[in-house]
Amino acid sequence: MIPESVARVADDIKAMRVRGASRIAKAAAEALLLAAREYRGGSVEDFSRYMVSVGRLLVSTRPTAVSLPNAVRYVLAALRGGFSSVEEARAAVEKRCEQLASYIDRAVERIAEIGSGVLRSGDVVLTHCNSVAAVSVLVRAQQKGRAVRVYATETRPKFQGLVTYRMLSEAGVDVTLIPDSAVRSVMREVDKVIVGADAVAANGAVVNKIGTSLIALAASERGVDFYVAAETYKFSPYTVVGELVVIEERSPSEVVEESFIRAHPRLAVRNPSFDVTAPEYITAIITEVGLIPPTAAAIVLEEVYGSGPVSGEPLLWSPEEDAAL
Ligand code: RUB
Repeated sequence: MIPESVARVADDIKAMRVRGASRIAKAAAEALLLAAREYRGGSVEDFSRYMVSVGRLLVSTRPTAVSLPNAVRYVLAALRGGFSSVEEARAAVEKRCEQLASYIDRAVERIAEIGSGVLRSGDVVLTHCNSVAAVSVLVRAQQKGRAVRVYATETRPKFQGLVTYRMLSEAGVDVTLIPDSAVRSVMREVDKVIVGADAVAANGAVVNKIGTSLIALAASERGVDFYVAAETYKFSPYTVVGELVVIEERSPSEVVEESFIRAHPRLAVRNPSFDVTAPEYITAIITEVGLIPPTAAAIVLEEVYGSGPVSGEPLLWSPEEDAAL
């Protein structure tokens, strides 16, 4: 039985009360920690099966941000140790949850430091959606006395750009909100684009909020540098073995009012939440392990994941492995 507190976190991710790839990964770590703490009784095997079912629930909430399965797999890898009691297994899981949460904070901090190095005082920077990593770069530049001016897209249909506006303005950054459709018009004033990522594929393609690839096209047309701020836990080990990143399609009611939908029963609406920007459009990816060309994504995957998320562990979290637990 999955505890209510854990189901609530899963529901928060699904309903986008918690959103953005790194916040989702952190929430998953928090849910796994809660689940481990709330487990009562049973054998080590029962505990392992229970934790895997919690992991499955979390992974099923949203399909695109690869930080979610990466986080779950990292924590559940703790269960591969041989344990003589549930207490021991629980402690191993708790340790990994805490390690992951602290890694996420440190990675963002490092990206802020490395990314602020690509900005010059007075740069005009365009950003899209709400990315903790991208915002941290912009805020760090400001803190270092390299004030930039930012255009933040409102990011339809969920308006995450308003969160970006709030975060940047609270940090004292000069930020102007624009409708998504104004991107090409303002691009003539823009020096750099910085966005976040939900997934980075082995070939360096970046999956991010819908509209990102159009922004990349507009930037390319004007020769504007296009940076992606992405922690290595957003790199997809699944793409190494040829899996595609699933693009989430959300409800039509995010695009048009329910009343309009009811009044037009034949109305067709598409609401893809993410798109793919090809590596040719990306100047560099700002990661916590350095500024890398998108073509080096496979090397990062190899270095970070090697034969698995930690050395010696299987790469994929598969149903067969679950069964073996
Ligand atoms: C959020 C989004 C963000 C990335 C990176 O989409 O596309 O750009 O997740 O964010 P949604 P971060 O709002 O649909 O989750 O840098 O915070 O991980």
